[in-house]
This record gives sequence, structure tokens and C-alpha cells, in this order.
Amino acid sequence: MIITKEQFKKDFEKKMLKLYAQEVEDSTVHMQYFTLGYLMKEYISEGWAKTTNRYTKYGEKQVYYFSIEFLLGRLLASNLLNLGIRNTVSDALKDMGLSLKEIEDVEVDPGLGNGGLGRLAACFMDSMASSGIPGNGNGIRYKYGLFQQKIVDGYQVELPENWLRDDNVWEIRKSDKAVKVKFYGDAWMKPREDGSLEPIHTDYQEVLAVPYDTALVGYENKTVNTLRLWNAEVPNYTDDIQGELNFNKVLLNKREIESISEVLYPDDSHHEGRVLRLKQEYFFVSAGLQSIVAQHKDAGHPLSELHNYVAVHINDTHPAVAIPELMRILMDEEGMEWAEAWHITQNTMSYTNHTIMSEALEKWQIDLFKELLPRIYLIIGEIDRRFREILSSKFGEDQNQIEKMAIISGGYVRMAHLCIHGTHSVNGVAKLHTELLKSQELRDFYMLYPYKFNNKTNGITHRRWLMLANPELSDLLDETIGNSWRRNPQDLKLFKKYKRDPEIQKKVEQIKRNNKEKLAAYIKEKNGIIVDPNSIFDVHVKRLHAYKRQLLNALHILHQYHEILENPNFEMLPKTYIFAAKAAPGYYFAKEIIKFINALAEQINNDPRVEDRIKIVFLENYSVTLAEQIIPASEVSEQISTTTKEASGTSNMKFMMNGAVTLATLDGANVEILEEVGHPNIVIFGMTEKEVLNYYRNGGYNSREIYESDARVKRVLDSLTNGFIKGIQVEGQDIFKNLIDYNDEFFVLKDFDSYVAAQKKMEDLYRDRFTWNKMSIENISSSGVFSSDVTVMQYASGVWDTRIIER
Ligand code: CJB
Repeated sequence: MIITKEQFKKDFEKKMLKLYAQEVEDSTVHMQYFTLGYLMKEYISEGWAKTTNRYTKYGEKQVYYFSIEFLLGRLLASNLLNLGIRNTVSDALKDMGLSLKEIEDVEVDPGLGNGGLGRLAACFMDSMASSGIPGNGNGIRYKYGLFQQKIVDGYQVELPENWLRDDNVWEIRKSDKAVKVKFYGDAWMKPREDGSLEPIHTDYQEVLAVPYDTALVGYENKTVNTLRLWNAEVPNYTDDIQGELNFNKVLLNKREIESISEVLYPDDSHHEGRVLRLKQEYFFVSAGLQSIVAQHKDAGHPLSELHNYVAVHINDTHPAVAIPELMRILMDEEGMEWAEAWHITQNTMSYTNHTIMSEALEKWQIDLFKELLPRIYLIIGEIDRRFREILSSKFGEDQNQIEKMAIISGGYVRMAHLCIHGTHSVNGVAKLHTELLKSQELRDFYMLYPYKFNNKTNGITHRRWLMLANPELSDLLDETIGNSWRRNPQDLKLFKKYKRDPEIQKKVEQIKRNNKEKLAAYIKEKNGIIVDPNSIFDVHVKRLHAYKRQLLNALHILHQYHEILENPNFEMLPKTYIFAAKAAPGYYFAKEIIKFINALAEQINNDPRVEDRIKIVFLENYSVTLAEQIIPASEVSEQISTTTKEASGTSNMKFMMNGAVTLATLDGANVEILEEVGHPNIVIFGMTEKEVLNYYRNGGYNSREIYESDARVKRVLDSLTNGFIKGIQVEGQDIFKNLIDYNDEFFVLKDFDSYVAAQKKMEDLYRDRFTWNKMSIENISSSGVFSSDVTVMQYASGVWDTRIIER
């Protein structure tokens, strides 16, 4: 949009007066935030209405991205950026004596996601709008987002995240679009006179699903898409009395009903088998599909054509009940026959798998499922029966094979199997991950449906992760290669020609230095630790999970500490190791690792013998907003998961785009990062995929042998249990047990030696400023393919079959 400074000032003053009956000069920064937020919403609304109308009028095929998490991050800055008015607004506010930065800092970060999966959904929303793809999000409006993490005495403590305490300026409640979702009751098929069967569902509990819509503003284009999040409420029974209602019963139900959208489950890559979680899943799926079908009918399109107007994307298996739910709507409510409904359903739905780890694969106990969703269970039963027929025709009498692949088997409903059978497309999130799905985890399904499998490597929005997070680097890019990269991120490769240019190298280094100073100030303020901006900033930020191996990093630091104590003249470049990570509240071992890192920090940071060669910082409450501060200041990006375990990773891409050099195993999208930057510009270590798979399949790994044969490992592990590290006790013993007695499931010790060497290599590279700056520039300029704009275009053409409306 185009607006002058003068016009904006007038609008802002008027809005302030209207909202608060106050002049700007007497306002608080809190008032300024809400004034600006509501004004933005007004600016956005015209384009929003126009986009919605355009989609309906031209019958555009629309994508609905169903996800149980959307980890959006703050919206004010990104909306200003995408509207193209951030500079104008900033200047105008400055004229009025106000600071845009301070105002932006008032916004709460809505943490409606755990980590990679939820953040990916948010990046896709931004990229779809910015690429002119008619795309909508569909999810849950959790009252409490992911818990706030405090570190108390080195331990993680969880506090509720009440992000809606103040107004959420971005959402619009659409009460008139509310729908009802049915749980519990009895469901059966009643024979009709003509011999056909009528589905009956009685005695159910009704929950009102009320949508809250948020605008998703495209970057300097005319597209404003919609994120619809559903709130669970008690229906207004006076409108619709069904038989006799006991008011007390209604009140008793209130808490139970409202709990559906109360809180986000804090588990990452781990299946939570509680009934409330299944309720959440069916709740937002049923509400979303009901509203989609209603909209489709309102627009006058035939239901038989639904798949030509609508694509529903199932983000991991959490929304898998979308498959039977669409069948239910088409058959029970619209009177369609099974065969046609199935054809439409399969052609409407597509599915992304985000992990191969078995503990994350969703399966529901039959009894629990049947009780909560009796009608849906009947439909899944029929899907399973028909699927078994297909399997029988292929595998004949091989019952084992049929049970292995069935949807309902062994007392469980297996959601991934339902997703593969019930959709037309199944994708992994990086090349290696997709290959592992095809050759290992989902091999049988790949043999059955080879045409459904495809890869879509993840991406990140370069608008949030470069333009907003690193304005200085963005300006330098504009000065050198022009600003086309902002619209076409692959143009970042134009920057490659400056990799040897001493002046540009110096500027890149200076920008990094400035970002490091800002982060150092933040660290001082939050943790009271003084870190040297001249030291190497080596960063490991992501969820705390054994497979992500924060432990390997920490053990290496402990090793360096021993080296210094043993040899006071030990030569190393000063290093600042930065961690940030939340552990799932019930994940005991992950919490012990947090305590271990903090104890190590306390001891090393305060040991005068270290002479500040090592500093360790654990920043609490990792979030999108914190990531925006940490990543641009990072130099070494730790991506050290056990090979085969990290499906893709996405922070790896954000670091690279900001000029950090990756220290990586050949896992997930690290493989593709290597392909892009080439061996000289990344440091690779650790076991190969084949070695890992071989050990998992055939055994033969003995971590104790390493402990006994490698003196460095012995020294490090012994110091976990012999009182050397003052702040830990049981934690050290548990870590020792995990690594030695339980044989180190994630090969921490197996990779220790090559990790130490890789760290050393990184340090040597850093010493040579020319080489390092060249590597940094290579990384920045190779990162464009990892923009999620590229990814969503691949989904649009390869999976969803949607048109790009305008850019
Ligand atoms: N992932 O964040 C989650 N949660 C899960 O339950 C399963 C997977 C992550 O998804 C990201 C987006 O695809 C991946 O980059 C990451 O490797 C994976 O762990």
C-alpha cells in the first residue's frame, strides 16, 4: 500500500484519540502498540476483503493447511514490512518522538507451536500469501501457548503462557461462522426399508467451534490470506433445544468443553495418547471441514467437484481425522455414496510426514477412539476393511503383511497408515528424509503407492529471517546486488561474486560484529554474564531432545575445560557457547541435560583458570522472537543430530542465510545445505546414514569400548560422576548410565572423536579472517533456495494444483 508520512500521522493521532481519548504525546508505549496494531488492521482489511471476494468470484482452487500448531511470531513488524510501509511508519513515528522498535517490543509472541513443525506452518503461511497462492491456515486458538521457561538454580521451571491476557489486535471473531462439533454418543447403521443403511449418531455432546480469523499479508502484493483458528465454547442451547436439557449438566460441561482449546500440548516429536489431544484434533478438523464445505456450497459449486476447488493439506498426522470426517460430511450430511465420497476425499487430501521416529508416530487405542468419535470410528473401520481387500488382492494369504500395513490393527488406529491410504500425495521434508521413508519406515507403502511419494524440502521465509531479523545485512545486499532478492530470494546468489572482495568482506564482518554486540548486551542483561564479542559465537538453539545431541556439544566443552586445566597454556580462540532450548515438561532426561549445561556454565564461567577462553550461556525461554535476535549474531551453527533422526531442520537454513557456518552431521536438510555451499564452506563430521542404519539393524555398537579405550572420553564421563562438576549429582549419574549402561542410543560417544576434530577445524578456519568471511558470504549467497517461497511453489504445482494468482 502507499501512504504518506503526513497521512499516517493523522490516522495514528485520530486512532489514538478514538481508542484512548488521549493525545499521542501523553500516551504510553502500550497504548501506542494497540493504536498502531488496530490501525494496521484497518489498513489490511480492504485488501483482505478483496482477496476473499476474488477467490470466491473466480472460483479459485484454495489450499487449506491443517495444522495443530502455527508458531507465527510477532506480527506487527512483518505486517508493516509486507504492506511496504515499515520505513514510512518508522519515520513518521520518529517525527512524533516515538520509537517503532520500542512499540514492536510490546507485542506478545504468540507461541502456538512447539518448534520446527509449527514454525514451518507459519513460514508457509507467509510464503503462500507472498507468492499469491490462495492459501488458508486452519488450527486451534489455544488460550495458553507453549509454556514459558524459567531457569531456576539451573533447572527448567514451566509457567503458563497467557498470551491473550491483553487484546489480540490481529484477530477477528466470526460468531456467525460458528459450527458445532459432535463428540461421544452412540453410532450405528440402521437398515432402511429399501435395504440401504442409514447412519445414526445419538446422545452426543455438542461443542461450539467459533472461528477467529487473522490476516496473512502478502509481501508487497495484493494478496491477504486467512488463518482461521477455532475456539471451543458451550453452545447456546436456547437456540436449539434438543430434548430435555439439564442446566447443571451444561455448566458441568462448560469446563470440559472449554478445555479443548485451552492449552497446547508441549510435546515435540512425541505422541501424547491422551483423550484431550484427540478431542483437539477432531475439533479443529471437523470445524474446518464443515466451514469449507459450507463455503463451497454457498459459492454454488457442485460437491462432486470439491477436489477441483479445495486442497486440504494434513500437516503431520495430527489432522488425519480429516479423511474420515470429510467422508462423514459427504455421506451422512450430503447423501453421497461411498465410492464417490472416497474419490473426492483422496483427491482433496495430501499429507506431510515430519519424522521417522517411532515414538512420534500417532496411534490411538481403539476403545478410547471409539468412545470419543463413534461415527468416525465406524468410517475408519470401513476404510480399513476396504484397504485390507486391496492388500489381500496384492499379498494373498500373507496375513502378517496385511496386519503390518492395516489401518486398524493390534488394538490401535494408526494415523500414518490412514494418511497414506486416504490421500493422493505423501511427502517427506528433505531429500534424505524422503528417501528413508521410501526405503525404510514406509517401504511397504511405497511399494504399494509409489506414485504418491514425493519430496518437498522445507524452507524458511527470508522476510522474517533476513529482512526483519538482519536489517543491516539486508541493506548491504541491496547496495551490492540490488533488491530483487527480496522478491526472488534465489537472486541472493548474485552476492557470491563479492566473496573475495575485501571491502565487502569487511562490511559483512562488521555487521556480524554489530549483531554480536547487541546479543552480548542482551546476555548481560538477562544472565548477568559478560561475553566478549571478539570470541566465536557458537550456537545451539532448538528443542531439547536426545537425538539433537545438545549433550555432545556439552561434553565437548567439558573436554576443552579439562584440556585447559591440564595445560594452562592450552591455545584456543576464545569461544562463547550459546544454548537455548525448551524440554517437554515430562521429558526427564532432557531436563537433566539442561541442568547439566547450566552447572557446567556456572563452573566454567567462574573458574579463573579458564581465563575467559570459554563462556557458556543458556538463554531461557527460547521463542521466535529470541531466535530473531540470536541467529543474526551467530557464527557457528550447531546442527549435530544423530544422522537419520532429524527429518529436515529449519534453523540450519536460518543460520546459513545470516552468514553462520554450519557444523553438521549429514542429516536432514544439512545434506542439501552441503550441496548448495560445497565442502569448503561447511564442516561435516560424524557417522554416515549407512553406518547408523547398520548399527540399528544389526547391533554391534558398544559404547563402553569407547569409554575404556579413549582417555578423553573417560576423563569427561568420569567427571560427570565423581563430583568434579559441582552443580550436578543424579544428573551426572543418569547421563553416564544413558551413555554407558544403556549403550548410547544416539551415538554421542561414537561421534565424539570426529566432533572434536570438526570443532578444531572450525577454529582453524575462523583464525583466517579472509577464509572465514568468504565462507560466510558463500553461505548467505547460497541460501536463496531455502526460502519457503520456493517450497510452497513446489507444493502448489506438484501437490495442491493451485494457480498462482499474482505476485
Ligand atoms: N518436527 O517439530 C516437529 N515436531 C514433530 O512432532 C515432528 C517433527 C520437526 O518438523 C520440522 C519441520 O518439518 C523438521 O524440520 C524437523 O526436522 C522435525 O523434527
